[in-house]
Amino acid sequence: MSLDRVKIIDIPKITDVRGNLSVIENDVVPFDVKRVYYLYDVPSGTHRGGHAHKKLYQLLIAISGSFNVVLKDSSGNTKVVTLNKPNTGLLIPNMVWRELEDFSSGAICLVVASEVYEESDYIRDFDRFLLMDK
Ligand code: T46
Repeated sequence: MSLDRVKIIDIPKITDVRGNLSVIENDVVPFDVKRVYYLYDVPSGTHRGGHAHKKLYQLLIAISGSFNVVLKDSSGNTKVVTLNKPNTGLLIPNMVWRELEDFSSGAICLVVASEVYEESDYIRDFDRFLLMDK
């Protein structure tokens, strides 16, 4: 499916002299949130991801630091998005290949997901992804 379905989402920010606060509710993400997880202490030079999901939608946020997300569809399109702001999210729908790389020191990737964990939802082989997305 096309990468046009990938979206950058501004997460509302409540500014305050004491620091900022951002909230993710169901008007920010177009799905009911079933799971939240986060990647942290990622060693320099490491890649994460390298898969697509059959059903899962997710919102990725760089809560701290920065990293790049490489997105691919089955038509050969590629897009690279840098996430580096805690109030910017990247909405990745189902059937989009993603790889996460170039994590800065101390980067934290928060993931808000539409489904509980199910290994059967993963497509971890790129050739299989290309075939399944026809
Ligand atoms: C994604 C990127 C951004 C669980 O047991 N429960 C969970 O909820 C998750 C997410 C993972 N796991 C297990 C499965 C593996 O044995 O944790 C291990 C590492 O998972 P994985 O290799 O899929 O990690 P990443 O960083 O490559 O991918 C994760 C998410 O799995 C994925 O949905 O899009 O973060």
